Amino acid sequence: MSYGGFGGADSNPYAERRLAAAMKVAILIGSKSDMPTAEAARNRLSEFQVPVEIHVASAHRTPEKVDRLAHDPETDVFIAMAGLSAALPGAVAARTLRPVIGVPIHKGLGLDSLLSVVQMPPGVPVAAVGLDAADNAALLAVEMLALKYPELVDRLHGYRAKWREEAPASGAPEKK
Ligand code: AIR
Repeated sequence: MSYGGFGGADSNPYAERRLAAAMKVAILIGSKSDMPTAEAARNRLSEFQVPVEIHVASAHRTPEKVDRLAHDPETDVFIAMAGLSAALPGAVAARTLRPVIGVPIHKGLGLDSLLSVVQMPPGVPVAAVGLDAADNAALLAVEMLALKYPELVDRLHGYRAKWREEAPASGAPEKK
């Protein structure tokens, strides 16, 4: 089974290599203290051979850096993670038309960052996942990338099949 209408790259290994080199996810975190969640997302993305960069950039502490990173034309999908008053995903979304996945980090009440990420004003969407939900953020990023890079579709099918075998008992499948 595959997405209808796609093709080409799967049958050409050189094209696949070129596309893999071109795709990029940027993970922005509000603080170094958010790094374990960023690394969990990077590990999952690496299983799909998706290149990832992690940057510490805070909407409140280093807004110029957020501004610069949000304008990077080579980033396909942003994952932005922050705790407390988590403005980072919205700050990125305000500066780019690329999709932004927001991960509220559970540092304070939990509800503080969750609502900061989910309750975006109309017109500036952020795809919010659950508290500390690094895995879902990574998988959602791969699903978005698969619309542009069809070689990811087979990897998603493989992941889902493995997950169906293992997940009912133990959550997400172990890294290969
Ligand atoms: N944060 C940093 N700048 C703005 C916000 N909301 C968040 C970080 C981190 C939390 O504040 O994302 O989750 C605490 O940061 P620190 O550096 O004190 O550990």
